[in-house]
Amino acid sequence: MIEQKLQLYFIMGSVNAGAADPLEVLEAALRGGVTCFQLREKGLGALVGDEKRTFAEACQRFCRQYDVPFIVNDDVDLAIAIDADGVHIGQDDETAAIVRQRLGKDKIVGVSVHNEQEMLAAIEVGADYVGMGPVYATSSKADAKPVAGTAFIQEMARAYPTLPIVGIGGITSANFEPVLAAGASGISLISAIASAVDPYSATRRFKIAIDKGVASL
Ligand code: IFP
Ligand code: MG
Repeated sequence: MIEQKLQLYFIMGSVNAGAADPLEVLEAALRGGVTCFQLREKGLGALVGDEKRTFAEACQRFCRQYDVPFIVNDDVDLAIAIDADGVHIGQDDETAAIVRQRLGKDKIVGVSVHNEQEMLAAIEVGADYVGMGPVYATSSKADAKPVAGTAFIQEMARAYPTLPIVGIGGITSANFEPVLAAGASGISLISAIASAVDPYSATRRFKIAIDKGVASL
Protein backbone atom coordinates (compact mmCIF):
# COMPACT_ATOMS: atom_id res chain seq x y z
CA MET A 1 0.00 0.00 0.00
CA ILE A 2 1.03 3.56 -0.72
CA GLU A 3 0.86 4.55 2.98
CA GLN A 4 3.70 2.19 3.88
CA LYS A 5 5.76 3.45 0.98
CA LEU A 6 5.38 7.03 2.22
CA GLN A 7 6.65 6.40 5.75
CA LEU A 8 10.22 7.52 5.25
CA TYR A 9 10.29 9.55 2.06
CA PHE A 10 13.71 10.81 0.97
CA ILE A 11 13.97 13.75 -1.45
CA MET A 12 17.26 14.79 -3.03
CA GLY A 13 18.86 16.46 -5.98
CA SER A 14 22.54 16.33 -6.83
CA VAL A 15 23.09 19.74 -5.19
CA ASN A 16 21.64 18.61 -1.84
CA ALA A 17 24.51 16.18 -1.31
CA GLY A 18 27.04 19.02 -0.97
CA ALA A 19 30.57 17.69 -1.29
CA ALA A 20 29.39 14.08 -1.09
CA ASP A 21 28.63 11.89 -4.10
CA PRO A 22 24.82 12.08 -4.44
CA LEU A 23 24.57 8.49 -5.65
CA GLU A 24 26.50 7.34 -2.60
CA VAL A 25 24.14 9.35 -0.40
CA LEU A 26 21.14 7.76 -2.11
CA GLU A 27 22.59 4.28 -1.75
CA ALA A 28 23.23 4.90 1.97
CA ALA A 29 19.68 6.16 2.43
CA LEU A 30 18.27 3.10 0.66
CA ARG A 31 20.43 0.76 2.75
CA GLY A 32 19.27 2.65 5.83
CA GLY A 33 15.65 2.00 4.96
CA VAL A 34 14.00 4.90 3.15
CA THR A 35 10.69 3.74 1.68
CA CYS A 36 10.32 6.22 -1.19
CA PHE A 37 12.63 8.49 -3.17
CA GLN A 38 11.94 11.70 -5.08
CA LEU A 39 14.50 13.20 -7.41
CA ARG A 40 14.19 16.96 -6.99
CA GLU A 41 16.87 18.36 -9.28
CA LYS A 42 16.61 22.06 -8.52
CA GLY A 43 18.61 25.12 -7.57
CA LEU A 44 21.99 26.55 -8.45
CA GLY A 45 24.14 23.94 -10.22
CA ALA A 46 21.27 21.51 -10.81
CA LEU A 47 21.75 19.09 -13.69
CA VAL A 48 19.73 19.61 -16.87
CA GLY A 49 19.18 17.79 -20.15
CA ASP A 50 21.14 14.60 -20.79
CA GLU A 51 23.09 14.93 -17.55
CA LYS A 52 19.88 15.12 -15.58
CA ARG A 53 18.49 12.09 -17.38
CA THR A 54 21.65 10.04 -16.84
CA PHE A 55 21.66 10.94 -13.14
CA ALA A 56 17.94 10.13 -12.89
CA GLU A 57 18.49 6.71 -14.46
CA ALA A 58 21.30 5.97 -12.03
CA CYS A 59 19.04 6.91 -9.10
CA GLN A 60 16.25 4.80 -10.58
CA ARG A 61 18.53 1.72 -10.82
CA PHE A 62 19.42 2.02 -7.13
CA CYS A 63 15.76 2.46 -6.15
CA ARG A 64 14.80 -0.65 -8.14
CA GLN A 65 17.46 -2.68 -6.36
CA TYR A 66 15.81 -1.79 -3.08
CA ASP A 67 12.25 -2.00 -4.39
CA VAL A 68 11.66 1.65 -3.48
CA PRO A 69 9.42 3.85 -5.67
CA PHE A 70 11.32 6.38 -7.78
CA ILE A 71 9.39 9.65 -8.09
CA VAL A 72 10.40 12.61 -10.26
CA ASN A 73 9.70 16.15 -9.10
CA ASP A 74 7.93 18.30 -11.72
CA ASP A 75 9.52 16.86 -14.85
CA VAL A 76 6.72 14.80 -16.40
CA ASP A 77 8.57 14.38 -19.71
CA LEU A 78 11.55 12.85 -17.93
CA ALA A 79 9.32 10.63 -15.79
CA ILE A 80 7.63 9.26 -18.92
CA ALA A 81 10.89 8.92 -20.85
CA ILE A 82 12.49 6.71 -18.21
CA ASP A 83 9.30 5.03 -16.93
CA ALA A 84 9.59 6.44 -13.40
CA ASP A 85 7.11 5.22 -10.78
CA GLY A 86 5.52 8.63 -10.44
CA VAL A 87 5.68 12.41 -10.34
CA HIS A 88 5.38 14.96 -7.57
CA ILE A 89 4.06 18.38 -8.54
CA GLY A 90 3.37 21.69 -6.87
CA GLN A 91 0.45 24.00 -7.48
CA ASP A 92 2.26 25.99 -10.15
CA ASP A 93 3.48 22.99 -12.11
CA GLU A 94 1.54 21.19 -14.83
CA THR A 95 -1.90 20.61 -13.32
CA ALA A 96 -2.43 17.31 -11.55
CA ALA A 97 -5.24 16.35 -13.91
CA ILE A 98 -2.95 16.63 -16.93
CA VAL A 99 -0.16 14.80 -15.12
CA ARG A 100 -2.53 11.97 -14.22
CA GLN A 101 -3.73 11.77 -17.80
CA ARG A 102 -0.20 11.66 -19.18
CA LEU A 103 1.11 9.11 -16.68
CA GLY A 104 -1.89 6.82 -16.61
CA LYS A 105 -3.73 5.42 -13.64
CA ASP A 106 -1.02 3.03 -12.43
CA LYS A 107 1.66 5.64 -11.72
CA ILE A 108 2.00 7.58 -8.48
CA VAL A 109 0.91 11.22 -8.54
CA GLY A 110 1.77 13.38 -5.53
CA VAL A 111 0.68 16.99 -5.11
CA SER A 112 1.79 19.71 -2.71
CA VAL A 113 -1.20 21.31 -0.98
CA HIS A 114 -1.43 24.25 1.40
CA ASN A 115 -5.15 24.71 1.94
CA GLU A 116 -8.42 22.80 1.91
CA GLN A 117 -9.32 23.88 -1.61
CA GLU A 118 -6.08 22.41 -2.95
CA MET A 119 -6.69 19.28 -0.88
CA LEU A 120 -10.14 18.83 -2.45
CA ALA A 121 -8.71 19.39 -5.93
CA ALA A 122 -6.05 16.72 -5.26
CA ILE A 123 -8.75 14.25 -4.21
CA GLU A 124 -10.78 15.15 -7.29
CA VAL A 125 -7.97 14.36 -9.74
CA GLY A 126 -7.09 11.11 -8.00
CA ALA A 127 -3.76 12.08 -6.45
CA ASP A 128 -2.14 9.15 -4.60
CA TYR A 129 -0.85 11.34 -1.78
CA VAL A 130 -0.38 14.98 -0.83
CA GLY A 131 2.65 16.74 0.60
CA MET A 132 2.05 19.36 3.32
CA GLY A 133 4.49 21.86 4.67
CA PRO A 134 6.71 23.38 5.60
CA VAL A 135 5.88 21.76 8.93
CA TYR A 136 8.94 23.38 10.51
CA ALA A 137 11.47 25.99 9.35
CA THR A 138 13.53 24.71 6.44
CA SER A 139 16.67 25.72 4.58
CA SER A 140 16.18 23.33 1.65
CA LYS A 141 13.71 25.50 -0.23
CA ALA A 142 14.44 29.15 -0.94
CA ASP A 143 10.82 30.06 -1.71
CA ALA A 144 9.18 28.01 1.03
CA LYS A 145 5.83 29.20 2.36
CA PRO A 146 5.38 30.23 6.03
CA VAL A 147 5.79 27.44 8.59
CA ALA A 148 2.52 25.54 8.84
CA GLY A 149 3.06 23.36 11.90
CA THR A 150 1.06 20.17 12.33
CA ALA A 151 -2.42 21.69 12.81
CA PHE A 152 -3.28 21.71 9.10
CA ILE A 153 -2.13 18.10 8.72
CA GLN A 154 -4.36 17.10 11.61
CA GLU A 155 -7.34 18.98 10.25
CA MET A 156 -7.00 17.48 6.75
CA ALA A 157 -6.22 13.96 7.99
CA ARG A 158 -9.43 14.00 10.02
CA ALA A 159 -11.60 15.55 7.32
CA TYR A 160 -10.24 13.46 4.42
CA PRO A 161 -8.87 10.24 5.88
CA THR A 162 -8.57 8.40 2.55
CA LEU A 163 -5.87 10.56 0.97
CA PRO A 164 -2.44 9.88 2.52
CA ILE A 165 -0.46 12.90 3.74
CA VAL A 166 3.30 13.38 3.88
CA GLY A 167 4.74 16.09 6.12
CA ILE A 168 7.71 18.02 4.72
CA GLY A 169 10.02 20.82 5.85
CA GLY A 170 12.51 21.00 8.71
CA ILE A 171 11.74 17.52 9.98
CA THR A 172 14.39 15.89 12.18
CA SER A 173 14.60 12.79 14.32
CA ALA A 174 13.77 15.04 17.29
CA ASN A 175 10.56 16.55 15.90
CA PHE A 176 8.96 14.04 13.55
CA GLU A 177 6.65 12.37 16.05
CA PRO A 178 4.01 15.14 16.18
CA VAL A 179 3.79 14.95 12.36
CA LEU A 180 2.79 11.28 12.44
CA ALA A 181 0.64 11.83 15.52
CA ALA A 182 -1.26 14.50 13.56
CA GLY A 183 -2.21 11.84 11.05
CA ALA A 184 0.48 11.97 8.38
CA SER A 185 1.30 8.63 6.77
CA GLY A 186 4.92 9.62 6.47
CA ILE A 187 7.64 12.20 6.74
CA SER A 188 9.73 13.64 3.98
CA LEU A 189 13.37 14.50 4.47
CA ILE A 190 16.02 16.28 2.45
CA SER A 191 18.78 17.78 4.63
CA ALA A 192 18.29 15.46 7.59
CA ILE A 193 19.70 12.72 5.37
CA ALA A 194 21.48 14.42 2.46
CA SER A 195 23.43 16.82 4.70
CA ALA A 196 24.11 14.30 7.44
CA VAL A 197 27.74 13.42 8.15
CA ASP A 198 26.69 9.79 7.87
CA PRO A 199 23.52 9.46 5.76
CA TYR A 200 23.22 5.73 6.47
CA SER A 201 23.24 6.18 10.25
CA ALA A 202 20.92 9.19 10.03
CA THR A 203 18.44 7.12 8.03
CA ARG A 204 18.70 4.16 10.42
CA ARG A 205 17.93 6.44 13.36
CA PHE A 206 14.76 7.63 11.62
CA LYS A 207 13.83 4.12 10.58
CA ILE A 208 14.15 2.70 14.08
CA ALA A 209 12.39 5.68 15.69
CA ILE A 210 9.53 5.53 13.16
CA ASP A 211 9.04 1.80 13.55
CA LYS A 212 8.79 2.37 17.31
CA GLY A 213 6.72 5.55 16.95
CA VAL A 214 4.20 3.99 14.58
CA ALA A 215 3.76 1.08 16.97
CA SER A 216 2.89 3.49 19.78
CA LEU A 217 0.48 5.66 17.77
N1 IFP B 1 5.95 17.65 -0.67
C1 IFP B 1 6.65 16.63 -1.20
C2 IFP B 1 6.39 15.27 -0.72
N2 IFP B 1 7.56 16.84 -2.14
C3 IFP B 1 7.85 18.10 -2.60
N3 IFP B 1 8.72 18.26 -3.50
C4 IFP B 1 7.12 19.20 -2.03
C5 IFP B 1 6.17 18.91 -1.05
C6 IFP B 1 7.33 20.48 -2.43
F1 IFP B 1 7.09 15.03 0.37
F2 IFP B 1 6.72 14.39 -1.62
F3 IFP B 1 5.12 15.10 -0.40
MG1 MG C 1 7.32 22.05 -8.21
